Amino acid sequence: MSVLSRGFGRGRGRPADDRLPPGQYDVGREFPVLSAGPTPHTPLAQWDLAVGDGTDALQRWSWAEFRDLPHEAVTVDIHCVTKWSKFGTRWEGVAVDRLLQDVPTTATHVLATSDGGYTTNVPLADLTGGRAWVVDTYEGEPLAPEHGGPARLLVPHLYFWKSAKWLRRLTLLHHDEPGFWETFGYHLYGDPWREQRYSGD
Ligand SMILES: Nc1nc2c(c(=O)[nH]1)N[C@H]1C(S)=C(S)[C@@H](COP(=O)(O)O)O[C@H]1N2
Ligand SMILES: [Mo]
Repeated sequence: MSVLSRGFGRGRGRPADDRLPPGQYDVGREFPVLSAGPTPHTPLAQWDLAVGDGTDALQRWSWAEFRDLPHEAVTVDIHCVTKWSKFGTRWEGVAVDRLLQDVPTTATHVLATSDGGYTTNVPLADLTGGRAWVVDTYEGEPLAPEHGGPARLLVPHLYFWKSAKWLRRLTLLHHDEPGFWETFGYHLYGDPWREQRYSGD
């Protein structure tokens, strides 16, 4: 596995106040676990990651194939809608750009689907352009199951519920479609800087 580092503008040098979206607090060294259901434990031999349209899988990677894809190291701030933010989290993973590289598409949205059935929707443009990854490493260690291991989506510029844990599929759509929390009234887009917590915000 090769790892390439990316630099980020909203980085360690900025004052904490500038890095905290409205209504959020700095959780410090803690890393809360927020899961709507039990933690799945899919054996790696049965794990795969698919990119598909509504019906077909257009691309599919086994665990070994996924680990062989070029990985990037990213350091980002994350923001949970329950108001904690965590600064400077360090991850390694595959850019979604890379996963979509051989999948020409006119899709506008993506529905991320997890082991256990969790879903969340994101505009395709928010997953591309070096803004989202499928990560398998946190702070230099394999991603812990409670935090989404073996692999989770990381979309740090949106509220953290968009970063689907235990990711198994990215479905390309030509329309927006609410996922799990969005169906319960959370915002369809979820920009922490515009405090888009609930539909109507
Ligand atoms: N599959 C799945 N992904 C999920 C969730 C979940 O319940 N299931 N919770 C979301 C929410 S609300 C948040 S804040 C983050 C929490 O990630 P963490 O437990 O690693 O802090 O994961 C998101 N991704
Ligand atoms: Mo959350």
